[in-house]
Amino acid sequence: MKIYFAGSIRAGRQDADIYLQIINYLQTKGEVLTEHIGSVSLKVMGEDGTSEKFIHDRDINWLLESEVIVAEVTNPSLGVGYELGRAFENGKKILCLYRPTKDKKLSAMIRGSNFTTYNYKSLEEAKHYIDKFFRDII
Ligand code: 6IA
Repeated sequence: MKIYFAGSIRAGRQDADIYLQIINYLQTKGEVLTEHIGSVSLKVMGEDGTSEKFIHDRDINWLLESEVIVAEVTNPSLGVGYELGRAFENGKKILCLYRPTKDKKLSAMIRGSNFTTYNYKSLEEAKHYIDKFFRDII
């Protein structure tokens, strides 16, 4: 099963290590086409030497090829929001994972959508919800 993982790049790389751990776990469920999102060497300015159009078109092709989209949505990202909208319009199965904090709230456009969204506090909890999501869609 092809899985597209989405996480913040230009909106900030502070959760890159969490993305990496989620991607590592998703790789036990299928082929993750976007494993570079978890790379700690991928900086806020993104991939060197690659044009913006190339990145957009490549990522959208991967998204359309994928059966499942998993997005870590704690750090709000325009790119991730755009990818989720495209995924939804194309009938993809979508899982959003969010770590709640006291002074921030997840966008109503995500929380109020038909995406499956789970709050989590630890990697173990995220893994539990990933297991549940994959059980439910099979
Ligand atoms: O708005 P953001 O940059 O936070 O958007 C992040 C999301 O868009 C991720 O889920 C990626 O799938 C996708 N994305 C955005 N930028 C890139 C990128 N390099 N490389 C791969 N995927 C990306 C950034 C641009 C570079 C030319 C400097």
